[in-house]
Amino acid sequence: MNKYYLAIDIGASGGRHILAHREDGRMVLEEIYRFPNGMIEMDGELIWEVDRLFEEIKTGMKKCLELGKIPESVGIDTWAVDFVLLDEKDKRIGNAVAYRDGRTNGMDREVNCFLGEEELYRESGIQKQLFNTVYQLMALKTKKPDQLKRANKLLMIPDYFHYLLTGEAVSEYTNATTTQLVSPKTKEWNKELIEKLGLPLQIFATIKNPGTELGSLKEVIQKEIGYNCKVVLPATHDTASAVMAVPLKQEDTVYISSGTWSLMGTEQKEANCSEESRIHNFTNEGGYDYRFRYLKNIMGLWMIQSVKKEIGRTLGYGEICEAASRCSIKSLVDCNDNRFLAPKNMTEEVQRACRESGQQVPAGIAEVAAVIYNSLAVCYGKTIQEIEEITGKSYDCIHIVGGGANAEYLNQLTARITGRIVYAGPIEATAAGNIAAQMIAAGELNSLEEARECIFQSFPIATYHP
Ligand code: LRH
Repeated sequence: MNKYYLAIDIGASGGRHILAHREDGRMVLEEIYRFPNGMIEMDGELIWEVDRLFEEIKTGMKKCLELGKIPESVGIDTWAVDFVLLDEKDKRIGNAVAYRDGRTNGMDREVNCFLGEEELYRESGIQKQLFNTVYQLMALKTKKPDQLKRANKLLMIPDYFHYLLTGEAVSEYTNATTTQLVSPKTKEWNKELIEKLGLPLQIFATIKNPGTELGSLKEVIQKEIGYNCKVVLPATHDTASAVMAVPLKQEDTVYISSGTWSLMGTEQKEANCSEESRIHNFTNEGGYDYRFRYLKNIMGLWMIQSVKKEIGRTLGYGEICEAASRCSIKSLVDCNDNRFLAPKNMTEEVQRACRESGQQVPAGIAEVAAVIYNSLAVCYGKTIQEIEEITGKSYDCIHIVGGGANAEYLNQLTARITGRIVYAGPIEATAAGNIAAQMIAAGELNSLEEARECIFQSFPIATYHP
Protein backbone atom coordinates (compact mmCIF):
# COMPACT_ATOMS: atom_id res chain seq x y z
CA MET A 1 0.00 0.00 0.00
CA ASN A 2 1.36 3.38 -0.99
CA LYS A 3 1.69 6.05 1.66
CA TYR A 4 0.53 9.41 0.37
CA TYR A 5 1.50 12.93 1.39
CA LEU A 6 -0.30 16.08 0.32
CA ALA A 7 1.43 19.36 -0.49
CA ILE A 8 -0.77 22.43 -0.90
CA ASP A 9 1.32 25.01 -2.67
CA ILE A 10 -0.26 28.43 -3.07
CA GLY A 11 1.54 31.07 -5.08
CA ALA A 12 0.58 34.63 -5.91
CA SER A 13 -1.10 33.52 -9.13
CA GLY A 14 -2.55 30.11 -8.25
CA GLY A 15 -2.64 27.15 -5.91
CA ARG A 16 -2.33 23.40 -6.36
CA HIS A 17 -2.85 20.24 -4.37
CA ILE A 18 -0.12 17.74 -5.13
CA LEU A 19 -0.31 14.19 -3.84
CA ALA A 20 2.98 12.33 -3.55
CA HIS A 21 4.20 8.84 -2.87
CA ARG A 22 7.41 6.87 -3.39
CA GLU A 23 7.78 4.28 -6.10
CA ASP A 24 11.03 2.36 -6.66
CA GLY A 25 12.73 4.97 -4.49
CA ARG A 26 11.55 7.83 -6.63
CA MET A 27 9.16 10.60 -5.65
CA VAL A 28 5.98 10.55 -7.71
CA LEU A 29 3.78 13.63 -7.81
CA GLU A 30 0.18 13.86 -8.95
CA GLU A 31 -1.67 17.15 -9.26
CA ILE A 32 -5.21 16.56 -8.01
CA TYR A 33 -6.62 20.07 -7.79
CA ARG A 34 -5.80 23.56 -9.02
CA PHE A 35 -7.32 26.96 -8.28
CA PRO A 36 -6.66 30.59 -9.18
CA ASN A 37 -5.20 33.21 -6.87
CA GLY A 38 -4.45 36.90 -7.28
CA MET A 39 -4.78 40.14 -5.38
CA ILE A 40 -8.11 41.92 -5.52
CA GLU A 41 -9.02 45.45 -4.53
CA MET A 42 -11.26 45.88 -1.49
CA ASP A 43 -11.83 48.84 0.85
CA GLY A 44 -9.14 50.70 -1.09
CA GLU A 45 -6.58 47.98 -0.36
CA LEU A 46 -4.95 45.22 -2.40
CA ILE A 47 -5.86 42.05 -0.54
CA TRP A 48 -5.79 38.25 -0.69
CA GLU A 49 -9.11 36.38 -0.59
CA VAL A 50 -8.08 34.18 2.33
CA ASP A 51 -11.62 32.93 2.99
CA ARG A 52 -12.00 31.71 -0.58
CA LEU A 53 -8.49 30.24 -0.51
CA PHE A 54 -9.39 28.26 2.61
CA GLU A 55 -12.49 26.91 0.85
CA GLU A 56 -10.24 25.87 -2.06
CA ILE A 57 -7.86 24.18 0.38
CA LYS A 58 -10.71 22.04 1.70
CA THR A 59 -12.17 21.33 -1.75
CA GLY A 60 -8.80 19.99 -2.90
CA MET A 61 -8.45 17.92 0.27
CA LYS A 62 -11.82 16.28 -0.49
CA LYS A 63 -10.39 15.06 -3.81
CA CYS A 64 -8.06 12.71 -1.91
CA LEU A 65 -11.09 10.87 -0.57
CA GLU A 66 -12.67 10.67 -4.02
CA LEU A 67 -9.44 9.15 -5.33
CA GLY A 68 -9.19 6.76 -2.38
CA LYS A 69 -5.75 8.18 -1.57
CA ILE A 70 -5.95 9.53 1.96
CA PRO A 71 -2.70 11.27 2.85
CA GLU A 72 -0.67 10.48 5.97
CA SER A 73 -0.07 14.19 6.33
CA VAL A 74 -0.69 17.54 4.69
CA GLY A 75 1.35 20.75 4.66
CA ILE A 76 0.76 24.19 3.16
CA ASP A 77 3.26 26.65 1.73
CA THR A 78 2.61 30.11 0.30
CA TRP A 79 4.45 33.31 -0.59
CA ALA A 80 6.14 35.09 2.32
CA VAL A 81 5.86 38.33 4.35
CA ASP A 82 2.03 38.61 4.49
CA PHE A 83 0.01 37.91 7.62
CA VAL A 84 -3.34 38.23 9.34
CA LEU A 85 -4.15 39.54 12.81
CA LEU A 86 -6.61 37.74 15.08
CA ASP A 87 -8.42 39.25 18.06
CA GLU A 88 -8.84 37.52 21.40
CA LYS A 89 -11.85 35.62 20.08
CA ASP A 90 -9.66 34.46 17.17
CA LYS A 91 -11.63 36.56 14.69
CA ARG A 92 -9.68 38.12 11.88
CA ILE A 93 -9.04 41.85 12.20
CA GLY A 94 -9.22 43.73 8.90
CA ASN A 95 -8.15 42.36 5.53
CA ALA A 96 -5.28 40.06 4.63
CA VAL A 97 -3.48 42.93 2.90
CA ALA A 98 -1.17 41.93 0.04
CA TYR A 99 2.48 42.95 0.04
CA ARG A 100 2.16 44.94 -3.18
CA ASP A 101 -0.33 47.29 -1.53
CA GLY A 102 0.95 50.86 -1.21
CA ARG A 103 0.47 51.05 2.57
CA THR A 104 4.19 50.57 3.15
CA ASN A 105 5.22 53.66 1.16
CA GLY A 106 7.41 55.81 3.39
CA MET A 107 7.37 53.22 6.17
CA ASP A 108 11.14 52.79 5.96
CA ARG A 109 11.46 56.35 7.31
CA GLU A 110 9.12 55.48 10.19
CA VAL A 111 11.17 52.39 11.03
CA ASN A 112 14.35 54.47 10.82
CA CYS A 113 13.03 56.71 13.60
CA PHE A 114 13.48 53.72 15.91
CA LEU A 115 16.62 52.20 14.44
CA GLY A 116 18.90 52.66 11.45
CA GLU A 117 19.03 50.40 8.42
CA GLU A 118 22.50 49.16 9.34
CA GLU A 119 21.30 48.00 12.74
CA LEU A 120 18.14 46.43 11.32
CA TYR A 121 20.26 44.42 8.89
CA ARG A 122 22.79 43.41 11.56
CA GLU A 123 19.93 42.18 13.73
CA SER A 124 17.85 40.43 11.05
CA GLY A 125 20.09 39.76 8.04
CA ILE A 126 17.08 40.42 5.82
CA GLN A 127 17.26 42.37 2.55
CA LYS A 128 15.48 45.71 2.65
CA GLN A 129 12.26 45.46 0.71
CA LEU A 130 9.52 47.89 1.44
CA PHE A 131 6.93 45.11 1.47
CA ASN A 132 8.60 43.18 4.33
CA THR A 133 6.38 42.42 7.31
CA VAL A 134 8.22 44.92 9.47
CA TYR A 135 7.18 47.79 7.17
CA GLN A 136 3.63 46.42 6.92
CA LEU A 137 3.41 46.36 10.72
CA MET A 138 4.74 49.89 10.88
CA ALA A 139 2.01 50.92 8.41
CA LEU A 140 -0.59 49.47 10.78
CA LYS A 141 1.01 51.11 13.78
CA THR A 142 0.95 54.53 12.11
CA LYS A 143 -2.30 54.31 10.15
CA LYS A 144 -4.52 51.78 11.96
CA PRO A 145 -3.16 51.57 15.51
CA ASP A 146 -6.50 50.29 16.85
CA GLN A 147 -6.08 47.10 14.78
CA LEU A 148 -2.70 46.43 16.28
CA LYS A 149 -4.00 47.18 19.78
CA ARG A 150 -6.86 44.70 19.37
CA ALA A 151 -4.56 42.01 18.02
CA ASN A 152 -3.96 38.91 20.06
CA LYS A 153 -2.13 36.87 17.42
CA LEU A 154 -0.20 37.53 14.26
CA LEU A 155 -0.16 34.57 11.89
CA MET A 156 1.63 34.41 8.58
CA ILE A 157 -0.66 33.23 5.74
CA PRO A 158 0.30 29.51 5.80
CA ASP A 159 0.35 29.52 9.61
CA TYR A 160 -3.20 30.94 9.49
CA PHE A 161 -4.40 28.13 7.21
CA HIS A 162 -2.69 25.51 9.40
CA TYR A 163 -4.39 27.12 12.39
CA LEU A 164 -7.80 26.90 10.69
CA LEU A 165 -7.16 23.22 9.99
CA THR A 166 -5.86 22.21 13.43
CA GLY A 167 -6.58 24.95 15.97
CA GLU A 168 -2.82 25.17 16.66
CA ALA A 169 -1.27 28.62 16.31
CA VAL A 170 2.49 28.57 15.66
CA SER A 171 4.99 30.46 13.53
CA GLU A 172 6.89 28.28 11.11
CA TYR A 173 10.58 29.24 11.15
CA THR A 174 11.45 29.77 7.45
CA ASN A 175 8.52 32.08 6.86
CA ALA A 176 8.93 33.83 10.23
CA THR A 177 12.40 34.98 9.15
CA THR A 178 10.84 36.99 6.31
CA THR A 179 9.16 39.25 8.87
CA GLN A 180 12.63 40.72 9.52
CA LEU A 181 11.98 40.21 13.24
CA VAL A 182 13.78 36.90 13.83
CA SER A 183 17.39 36.80 14.99
CA PRO A 184 19.66 34.83 12.64
CA LYS A 185 21.78 34.02 15.72
CA THR A 186 19.15 32.63 18.11
CA LYS A 187 16.60 31.72 15.40
CA GLU A 188 13.94 33.09 17.73
CA TRP A 189 11.86 36.27 17.70
CA ASN A 190 14.19 39.19 18.31
CA LYS A 191 12.45 40.60 21.38
CA GLU A 192 14.68 43.66 21.72
CA LEU A 193 14.07 44.56 18.09
CA ILE A 194 10.31 44.08 18.38
CA GLU A 195 10.19 46.21 21.53
CA LYS A 196 12.43 48.88 20.05
CA LEU A 197 9.96 49.23 17.18
CA GLY A 198 7.10 49.55 19.67
CA LEU A 199 5.36 46.42 18.37
CA PRO A 200 3.35 44.16 20.71
CA LEU A 201 5.57 41.19 21.55
CA GLN A 202 2.71 38.98 22.74
CA ILE A 203 1.18 38.61 19.27
CA PHE A 204 4.11 36.57 17.93
CA ALA A 205 3.47 32.83 18.25
CA THR A 206 6.12 30.26 19.18
CA ILE A 207 8.50 29.44 16.34
CA LYS A 208 8.49 25.82 15.15
CA ASN A 209 10.75 24.17 12.61
CA PRO A 210 9.64 22.55 9.38
CA GLY A 211 9.03 18.88 10.05
CA THR A 212 7.06 19.60 13.24
CA GLU A 213 3.88 17.61 13.58
CA LEU A 214 1.26 20.20 14.38
CA GLY A 215 -1.62 17.86 15.17
CA SER A 216 -4.58 16.34 13.42
CA LEU A 217 -7.50 18.01 11.69
CA LYS A 218 -10.17 19.67 13.82
CA GLU A 219 -13.35 17.64 14.09
CA VAL A 220 -15.40 20.08 12.01
CA ILE A 221 -12.84 19.85 9.24
CA GLN A 222 -12.77 16.04 9.44
CA LYS A 223 -16.55 16.02 9.07
CA GLU A 224 -16.44 18.37 6.13
CA ILE A 225 -13.72 16.64 4.12
CA GLY A 226 -14.51 13.09 5.20
CA TYR A 227 -11.24 11.92 6.76
CA ASN A 228 -8.55 12.76 9.27
CA CYS A 229 -4.82 13.16 8.73
CA LYS A 230 -1.85 14.82 10.37
CA VAL A 231 -0.74 18.34 9.61
CA VAL A 232 3.05 18.48 9.34
CA LEU A 233 4.81 21.78 8.83
CA PRO A 234 6.75 21.97 5.58
CA ALA A 235 9.08 24.90 4.99
CA THR A 236 6.00 27.11 4.69
CA HIS A 237 7.78 29.85 2.78
CA ASP A 238 7.42 28.61 -0.80
CA THR A 239 10.97 29.66 -1.69
CA ALA A 240 12.36 27.69 1.25
CA SER A 241 10.51 24.61 0.01
CA ALA A 242 11.78 25.20 -3.53
CA VAL A 243 15.37 25.50 -2.30
CA MET A 244 15.02 22.15 -0.51
CA ALA A 245 14.36 20.68 -3.94
CA VAL A 246 17.45 22.12 -5.65
CA PRO A 247 19.26 18.95 -6.63
CA LEU A 248 22.63 20.14 -5.31
CA LYS A 249 25.48 17.99 -6.49
CA GLN A 250 28.06 20.10 -4.73
CA GLU A 251 27.66 22.37 -1.74
CA ASP A 252 28.59 25.57 -3.51
CA THR A 253 25.87 25.95 -6.06
CA VAL A 254 23.92 28.95 -7.23
CA TYR A 255 20.19 28.48 -7.68
CA ILE A 256 17.31 30.51 -9.01
CA SER A 257 13.86 29.71 -7.70
CA SER A 258 11.91 31.01 -10.64
CA GLY A 259 8.24 31.92 -10.42
CA THR A 260 6.44 35.16 -9.71
CA TRP A 261 9.83 36.21 -8.29
CA SER A 262 13.30 35.07 -9.24
CA LEU A 263 15.14 34.28 -6.04
CA MET A 264 18.82 33.89 -6.84
CA GLY A 265 21.35 32.77 -4.30
CA THR A 266 23.25 30.04 -2.55
CA GLU A 267 22.96 28.01 0.64
CA GLN A 268 25.10 29.05 3.63
CA LYS A 269 25.66 27.60 7.09
CA GLU A 270 25.99 31.05 8.70
CA ALA A 271 24.17 34.31 8.03
CA ASN A 272 26.23 37.11 6.51
CA CYS A 273 24.95 40.31 8.14
CA SER A 274 27.93 42.44 7.09
CA GLU A 275 27.72 45.95 5.67
CA GLU A 276 29.00 44.69 2.31
CA SER A 277 26.17 42.20 2.17
CA ARG A 278 23.60 44.85 3.16
CA ILE A 279 24.83 47.29 0.55
CA HIS A 280 24.49 44.61 -2.14
CA ASN A 281 21.00 43.98 -0.80
CA PHE A 282 21.37 40.25 -0.16
CA THR A 283 19.14 38.51 2.32
CA ASN A 284 19.71 35.67 4.79
CA GLU A 285 16.35 33.95 4.93
CA GLY A 286 16.01 30.98 7.22
CA GLY A 287 16.06 27.59 5.54
CA TYR A 288 15.37 23.97 6.37
CA ASP A 289 17.87 22.62 8.92
CA TYR A 290 18.95 26.20 9.68
CA ARG A 291 20.72 26.50 6.33
CA PHE A 292 20.49 30.12 5.33
CA ARG A 293 19.09 31.08 1.97
CA TYR A 294 21.60 33.73 1.00
CA LEU A 295 19.82 35.29 -1.95
CA LYS A 296 18.46 38.30 -3.73
CA ASN A 297 14.88 38.97 -4.81
CA ILE A 298 14.71 39.78 -8.51
CA MET A 299 11.37 40.99 -9.94
CA GLY A 300 10.98 37.76 -11.96
CA LEU A 301 8.17 36.45 -14.10
CA TRP A 302 5.64 38.72 -12.40
CA MET A 303 6.59 41.12 -15.17
CA ILE A 304 5.71 38.55 -17.85
CA GLN A 305 2.53 37.48 -15.99
CA SER A 306 1.37 41.11 -15.90
CA VAL A 307 2.16 41.77 -19.56
CA LYS A 308 0.37 38.56 -20.55
CA LYS A 309 -2.77 39.75 -18.74
CA GLU A 310 -2.56 43.12 -20.45
CA ILE A 311 -1.66 42.30 -24.06
CA GLY A 312 -1.16 38.54 -24.37
CA ARG A 313 -4.24 36.90 -22.91
CA THR A 314 -4.72 34.51 -25.81
CA LEU A 315 -1.15 33.20 -25.71
CA GLY A 316 0.38 30.51 -23.50
CA TYR A 317 3.68 31.19 -21.69
CA GLY A 318 5.46 28.83 -24.09
CA GLU A 319 4.21 30.83 -27.05
CA ILE A 320 5.26 34.13 -25.48
CA CYS A 321 8.73 32.74 -24.88
CA GLU A 322 8.91 31.48 -28.43
CA ALA A 323 7.72 34.79 -29.92
CA ALA A 324 10.21 36.73 -27.78
CA SER A 325 13.07 34.53 -28.97
CA ARG A 326 12.47 35.69 -32.56
CA CYS A 327 12.86 39.43 -31.72
CA SER A 328 16.06 41.35 -32.19
CA ILE A 329 15.29 44.25 -29.83
CA LYS A 330 18.24 45.05 -27.55
CA SER A 331 16.62 47.39 -25.01
CA LEU A 332 17.08 46.58 -21.32
CA VAL A 333 15.38 47.71 -18.13
CA ASP A 334 16.46 47.42 -14.50
CA CYS A 335 14.27 44.58 -13.23
CA ASN A 336 14.97 45.52 -9.64
CA ASP A 337 13.56 49.00 -10.03
CA ASN A 338 10.61 49.48 -7.65
CA ARG A 339 8.63 50.97 -10.54
CA PHE A 340 7.89 47.39 -11.65
CA LEU A 341 6.59 46.24 -8.25
CA ALA A 342 2.94 47.22 -8.78
CA PRO A 343 2.62 49.54 -11.79
CA LYS A 344 -0.84 50.40 -13.10
CA ASN A 345 0.16 48.90 -16.41
CA MET A 346 3.34 46.82 -16.73
CA THR A 347 3.54 47.05 -20.53
CA GLU A 348 3.45 50.85 -20.41
CA GLU A 349 5.92 50.95 -17.53
CA VAL A 350 8.44 48.85 -19.49
CA GLN A 351 7.88 51.04 -22.56
CA ARG A 352 8.28 54.22 -20.48
CA ALA A 353 11.52 52.94 -18.93
CA CYS A 354 12.93 52.24 -22.41
CA ARG A 355 11.84 55.65 -23.71
CA GLU A 356 13.33 57.48 -20.72
CA SER A 357 16.68 55.78 -21.21
CA GLY A 358 16.75 56.54 -24.93
CA GLN A 359 16.40 52.94 -26.07
CA GLN A 360 14.11 51.35 -28.66
CA VAL A 361 10.57 51.24 -27.28
CA PRO A 362 9.15 47.68 -27.56
CA ALA A 363 5.79 47.27 -29.27
CA GLY A 364 3.56 44.21 -28.90
CA ILE A 365 3.80 41.21 -26.62
CA ALA A 366 6.80 39.59 -28.32
CA GLU A 367 9.05 42.64 -28.05
CA VAL A 368 7.94 43.61 -24.57
CA ALA A 369 8.54 40.03 -23.39
CA ALA A 370 11.95 39.99 -25.13
CA VAL A 371 13.00 43.13 -23.23
CA ILE A 372 11.88 41.54 -19.95
CA TYR A 373 13.59 38.16 -20.56
CA ASN A 374 16.84 39.81 -21.64
CA SER A 375 16.76 42.18 -18.68
CA LEU A 376 16.19 39.30 -16.27
CA ALA A 377 19.13 37.35 -17.71
CA VAL A 378 21.39 40.43 -17.45
CA CYS A 379 20.29 40.84 -13.85
CA TYR A 380 21.12 37.18 -13.15
CA GLY A 381 24.58 37.78 -14.61
CA LYS A 382 25.23 40.75 -12.31
CA THR A 383 23.87 38.88 -9.32
CA ILE A 384 26.09 35.82 -9.75
CA GLN A 385 29.11 38.13 -9.95
CA GLU A 386 28.05 39.81 -6.72
CA ILE A 387 27.61 36.42 -5.02
CA GLU A 388 31.11 35.43 -6.14
CA GLU A 389 32.57 38.70 -4.85
CA ILE A 390 30.90 38.36 -1.46
CA THR A 391 31.48 34.65 -0.88
CA GLY A 392 34.93 34.58 -2.50
CA LYS A 393 33.89 31.41 -4.33
CA SER A 394 33.28 30.72 -7.99
CA TYR A 395 30.31 28.94 -9.42
CA ASP A 396 30.31 27.24 -12.79
CA CYS A 397 26.64 26.37 -13.00
CA ILE A 398 23.21 27.69 -12.09
CA HIS A 399 20.26 25.52 -11.07
CA ILE A 400 16.91 26.96 -12.07
CA VAL A 401 13.95 25.39 -10.32
CA GLY A 402 10.22 26.14 -10.19
CA GLY A 403 7.61 26.94 -12.83
CA GLY A 404 9.92 29.45 -14.52
CA ALA A 405 12.39 26.65 -15.35
CA ASN A 406 9.98 25.98 -18.22
CA ALA A 407 10.90 29.25 -19.94
CA GLU A 408 13.33 27.84 -22.48
CA TYR A 409 14.30 31.12 -24.06
CA LEU A 410 15.12 32.60 -20.63
CA ASN A 411 17.19 29.52 -19.78
CA GLN A 412 19.16 29.89 -23.02
CA LEU A 413 19.70 33.60 -22.41
CA THR A 414 20.77 32.91 -18.84
CA ALA A 415 23.40 30.40 -19.98
CA ARG A 416 24.66 32.77 -22.69
CA ILE A 417 24.71 35.99 -20.68
CA THR A 418 26.09 34.53 -17.42
CA GLY A 419 28.51 32.20 -19.21
CA ARG A 420 27.52 29.32 -16.91
CA ILE A 421 25.92 25.95 -17.50
CA VAL A 422 22.24 26.11 -16.64
CA TYR A 423 20.38 23.12 -15.22
CA ALA A 424 16.62 23.65 -15.42
CA GLY A 425 14.26 21.62 -13.25
CA PRO A 426 12.46 20.33 -11.35
CA ILE A 427 9.53 22.49 -12.33
CA GLU A 428 7.61 21.18 -9.32
CA ALA A 429 10.38 22.18 -6.89
CA THR A 430 8.14 23.89 -4.34
CA ALA A 431 5.74 20.97 -4.05
CA ALA A 432 8.64 18.48 -4.04
CA GLY A 433 10.34 20.42 -1.23
CA ASN A 434 7.12 20.63 0.75
CA ILE A 435 6.68 16.85 0.36
CA ALA A 436 10.33 16.23 1.26
CA ALA A 437 9.87 17.88 4.67
CA GLN A 438 6.82 15.70 5.31
CA MET A 439 8.60 12.52 4.15
CA ILE A 440 11.60 13.27 6.35
CA ALA A 441 9.25 13.82 9.30
CA ALA A 442 7.60 10.46 8.57
CA GLY A 443 10.97 8.70 8.34
CA GLU A 444 10.52 7.87 4.63
CA LEU A 445 13.59 9.93 3.87
CA ASN A 446 16.46 10.34 6.30
CA SER A 447 17.85 13.77 5.63
CA LEU A 448 17.79 16.77 3.35
CA GLU A 449 20.73 15.29 1.43
CA GLU A 450 18.80 12.10 0.82
CA ALA A 451 15.71 14.09 -0.17
CA ARG A 452 17.75 16.08 -2.70
CA GLU A 453 19.27 12.92 -4.16
CA CYS A 454 15.77 11.41 -4.43
CA ILE A 455 14.45 14.54 -6.14
CA PHE A 456 17.44 14.55 -8.51
CA GLN A 457 16.56 10.98 -9.55
CA SER A 458 12.84 11.68 -9.82
CA PHE A 459 12.41 14.64 -12.18
CA PRO A 460 13.71 15.63 -15.61
CA ILE A 461 16.44 18.27 -15.63
CA ALA A 462 17.41 20.04 -18.85
CA THR A 463 20.93 21.32 -19.50
CA TYR A 464 21.79 24.56 -21.36
CA HIS A 465 25.36 25.36 -22.34
CA PRO A 466 26.63 28.96 -22.65
C1 LRH B 1 7.94 34.02 -3.81
C2 LRH B 1 8.04 34.79 -2.52
C3 LRH B 1 9.39 35.41 -2.30
C4 LRH B 1 9.05 36.57 -1.41
C5 LRH B 1 7.77 37.06 -2.06
C6 LRH B 1 6.89 37.85 -1.18
O1 LRH B 1 6.67 33.46 -3.98
O2 LRH B 1 7.69 33.99 -1.43
O3 LRH B 1 10.35 34.55 -1.73
O4 LRH B 1 10.05 37.50 -1.25
O5 LRH B 1 7.14 35.89 -2.55
